[in-house]
Amino acid sequence: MSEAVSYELVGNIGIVSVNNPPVNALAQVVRAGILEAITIAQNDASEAIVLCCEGRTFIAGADITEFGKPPKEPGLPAALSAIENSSKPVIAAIHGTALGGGFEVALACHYRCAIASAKVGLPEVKLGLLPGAGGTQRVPRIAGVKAALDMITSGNPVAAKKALDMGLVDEVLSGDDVRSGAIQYAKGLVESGASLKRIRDITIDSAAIEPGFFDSARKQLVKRARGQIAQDKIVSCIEAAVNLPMDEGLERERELFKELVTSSESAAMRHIFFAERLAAKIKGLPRDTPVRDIKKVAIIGGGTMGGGIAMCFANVGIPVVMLEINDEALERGMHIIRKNYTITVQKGKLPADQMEQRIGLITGTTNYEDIGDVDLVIEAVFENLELKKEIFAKLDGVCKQGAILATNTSYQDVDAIAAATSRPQDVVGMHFFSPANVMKLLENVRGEKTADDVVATAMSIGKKIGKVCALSGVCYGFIGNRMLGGYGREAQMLLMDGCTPAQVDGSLERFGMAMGPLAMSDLAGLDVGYKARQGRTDLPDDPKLYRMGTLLVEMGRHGQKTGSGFYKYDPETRRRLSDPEVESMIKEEAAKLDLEQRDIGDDEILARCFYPLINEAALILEEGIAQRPSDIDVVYVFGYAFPVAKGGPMHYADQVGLKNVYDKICEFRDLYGEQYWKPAPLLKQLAEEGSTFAEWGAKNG
Ligand code: T1G
Repeated sequence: MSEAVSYELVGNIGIVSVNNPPVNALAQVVRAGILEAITIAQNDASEAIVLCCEGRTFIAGADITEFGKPPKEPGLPAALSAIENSSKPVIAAIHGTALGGGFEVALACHYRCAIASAKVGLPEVKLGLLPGAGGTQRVPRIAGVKAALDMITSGNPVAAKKALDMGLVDEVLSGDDVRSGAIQYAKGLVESGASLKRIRDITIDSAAIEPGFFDSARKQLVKRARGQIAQDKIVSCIEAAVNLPMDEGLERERELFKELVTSSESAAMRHIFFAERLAAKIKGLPRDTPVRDIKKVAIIGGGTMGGGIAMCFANVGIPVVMLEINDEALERGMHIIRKNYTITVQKGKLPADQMEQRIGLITGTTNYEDIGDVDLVIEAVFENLELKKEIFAKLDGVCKQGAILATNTSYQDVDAIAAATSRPQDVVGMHFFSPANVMKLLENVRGEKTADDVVATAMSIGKKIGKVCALSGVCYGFIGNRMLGGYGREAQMLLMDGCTPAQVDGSLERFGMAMGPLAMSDLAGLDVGYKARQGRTDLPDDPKLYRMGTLLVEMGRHGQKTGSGFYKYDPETRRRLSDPEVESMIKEEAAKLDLEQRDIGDDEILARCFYPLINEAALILEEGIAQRPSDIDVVYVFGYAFPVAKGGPMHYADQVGLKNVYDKICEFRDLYGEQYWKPAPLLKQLAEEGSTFAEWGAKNG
């Protein structure tokens, strides 16, 4: 037996046990071990075989680190055939999360049992893949075509009880001991003379599929794909399950899987999978750095951000005290929270009783004395440095020793805020993204004096509340917002050079951005950028710079909130509509500046918007603000809706080729001036070396 799989006979039951930490991934040793164990079991005194796993979970899928490398025998299909063709019933004993190839192993078994806390799922689509070991052929046969389509194109896990109702598992065991529960269940099957139930023997009634079902499914999926290609192929696989015999369907599935596993989209999505986990690791900080116990949290400020942040903690059962300046503001804040939860309940994503339970964890006060016992305070008032310093001085006076004092600021100097206290070592930035109860990214900001255990605690509590965390150093705008400057600037510069707002946004949305930069500015409010610019002294004195944004604000067109900005907005649907008035204004303003308006294609729009962002990222890496290039990809995919199928701006830049990026930036510098287009030294260096950000990250990360 291989070191990762053991086999033993317990009475009349053979036990195949997988032990490949941390998640029992189906590495070659596991596949070989399962194959060998099942073979042995065919010739011993066992009357049934239980397949279970040690550690925290049943098999969580193929070993993603093996992708892109030469395949090693035995392949997964060989192991699954041995299971399915066993002369004795094989029972999968599921705990933790049986995912991907792991659930496909369970589906090849004759029976599946699970403890109540277990989940099953086929998340391959989240890696730009599809279930390549029979999942698309077996799930439609036992759960039905529609359920299979929803499950496999969403990639979301299914809890044990629901899986039972769907026919995905046969038994939900009482108790948490999956091994003994499965042995009892297997004995019962033997005593009852249960048959060798094989999913492949089920035929789907194709007449039951309404005409056009698959085409309309494709149309729906393509709307949300944002550059992803796996969804469409999943539909084809499920179509094959309906129309083809099992073995031909398996062949079709394998063929489409191979197309995906070699695609750039899947490479990008697998990059993000590992980047997300790497971002949680702090260079120079041992993984077991002690973290402070966070049992109670205070939020200063009950506005949109404060309310959303409060919900993040209540959602995981951590009591929150929300502090506002007066009862009216507090009432407003609590109302925002209740409204947000109500929307979630109405969407069917939260049972009503859980909503009340969570709201019950959030109390309010207007008195700082009431937050003296909390373990973490997160300040979320508006972006005024002096006000934040006043608040932190007060917190310093009332909070217990060891409490962590965090600011949600998105731009301000965390060191200046820390200096307003006598405990700068306990001050850290925790920058949430709006809406805080929805957006996945949490940008933690390490101040000059922030203690290591405070950094470790911010990362750990961030993961606990379901966030994807990345660590930033202190600079204006940290990682994400600092890089956004050039992106937004060029979106408006392109208008003066001949684009309409719809052309700029359309190019970026075809690339895969969830929303183009001009529509995004309308959503955030053009007056926000306008006010931020008033306070800045570093902007070039250039009449072309932000010309349209400034003009629109001065006309009272602040964006969605006033019904018009770069676009007009339908008052009912809030759908954006191109505005001929704005388009003629752009031409008039360009004429005033004697600017030649010309046709500009997608390639230039993408380069003009993304390359300043990539260039700024190179500076951020050189300054040590971000730990590694892949952290920057995590920030953009989880905080700015950069398409995961492109892997983030740094992965994308590597695919374009850094010499191409650098040369283009030099071209734009010669056209538009060095004040906007100054190549970062690191980008120049890597371009000249023919290297990549990934290589630089591997050396320095
Ligand atoms: N392969 C290799 N390593 C994996 C892995 C996998 N499938 N899953 C997790 N890891 C590593 C991860 O990188 C981390 O490493 C550690 O395990 C703990 O993970 C044929 C082709 C199972 C829900 O997509 O969803 O099967 O950072 O931090 O939060 O059709 O891991 O410690 O060095 O995420 O408790 C399909 C992916 C694969 C599941 C656990 N399966 N994994 O979450 O821990 S494709 C998946 C997860 C496939 C078949 C197809 C989660 C988890 P390190 P973690 P966690």
